[in-house]
Amino acid sequence: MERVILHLDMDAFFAAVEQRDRPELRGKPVIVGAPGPRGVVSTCSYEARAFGVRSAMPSVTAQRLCPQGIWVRPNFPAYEAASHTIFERVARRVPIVEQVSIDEAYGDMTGAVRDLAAAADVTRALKEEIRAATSLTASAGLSYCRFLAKIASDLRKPDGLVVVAQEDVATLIWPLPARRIPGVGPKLEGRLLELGIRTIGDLARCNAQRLENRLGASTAHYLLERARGWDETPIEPHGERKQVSEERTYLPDLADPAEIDREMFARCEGIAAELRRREIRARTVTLKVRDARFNTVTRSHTVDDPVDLATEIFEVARTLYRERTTIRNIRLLGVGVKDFVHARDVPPTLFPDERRERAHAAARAADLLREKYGADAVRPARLVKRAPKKTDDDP
Ligand code: TTP
Ligand code: MG
Repeated sequence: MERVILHLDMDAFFAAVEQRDRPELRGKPVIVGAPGPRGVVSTCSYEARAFGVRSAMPSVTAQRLCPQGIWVRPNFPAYEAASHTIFERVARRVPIVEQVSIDEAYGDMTGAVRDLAAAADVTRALKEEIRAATSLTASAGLSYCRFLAKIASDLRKPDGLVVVAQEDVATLIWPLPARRIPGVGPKLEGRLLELGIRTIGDLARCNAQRLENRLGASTAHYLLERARGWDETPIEPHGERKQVSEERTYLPDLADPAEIDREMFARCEGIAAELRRREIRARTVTLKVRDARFNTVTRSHTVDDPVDLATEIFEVARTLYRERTTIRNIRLLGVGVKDFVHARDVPPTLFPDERRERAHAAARAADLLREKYGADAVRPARLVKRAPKKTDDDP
């Protein structure tokens, strides 16, 4: 069943609250933040944006671009009060809400509405309620997946409502620059430009193998999935995440057993790091595989001693794959864990194994390095891959 996902983001939020509370600021270029050499812009009104002022810009730059800007110190209690009212209204109309910042949330309306058109009616009413309750405007995006809803909400700011159905991806999304895909920063954008890829459409049409050779398999797959309008990331209210999982889609299918192991281990690594960060361990490991004909198999296994090491999760996932599935050409590979226990609730006697303790200490140390120096700082030997073979179409 196709999902119905909402993304809602308030317009010029802090500045809009200021203009609401101080009518003399309406219609003026309002900049929230502290002027002067050490200040940065928190946000600004749309009138100030016309001068090129942006969030996170050094205040001196903003002062140069917009000398007539009216500077306002942030008043967080007012923003928090507005935020509370807004998301309380959202929660009344949307069954699953994941608030991601003070002015932004995702909602999952699947099952509550018939389709995107019906969701648009609900969202229009919701925007009206927010305006009535707070005198503030929101922009909303509706789509069948998370990242498209996010892009959609940004397309007609302020006070916008944009629906992106599957058939709209080519017309509404493909013309946008690739940096609109979450995770594409200036560095990755630069590397894409070197490959002649400027728009999301360029990405969708590019040669997958060539992209993979240049950016590595996981980045390439991530970008291709998004460019083709595919994102299965769930909407999850905070504190209620009942499982941690990672999955990837492969084009062409994964068939080489060593490659499958490597990919599976990489997923386990990500999951294990997240468990350790949250100081939880999991009792159940789940494996999901899909072939090119969309046959999907999910298998799980519950272990006696809760796990939070990649090697432990991998051991279970690989056994599930080898012994309990028959799919050998993999289009989608996912690993997940659930049934959490707090690490501190795990009786130490369950782990008399000194080797495990040492492995755990090493993993924690690696986590810290990664937090400090980035995801690529530490790579287990198993993941180190020989340079990819050149393909014919590679210049
Ligand atoms: P955003 O939603 O990113 O920005 P916005 O609501 O001001 O404008 P837009 O219409 O484009 O959505 O952020 C929400 C609030 O968070 C913003 O009003 C101020 C604050 N904020 C900062 O303090 N610093 C920042 O760098 C950013 C991006 C936001
Ligand atoms: Mg906003």
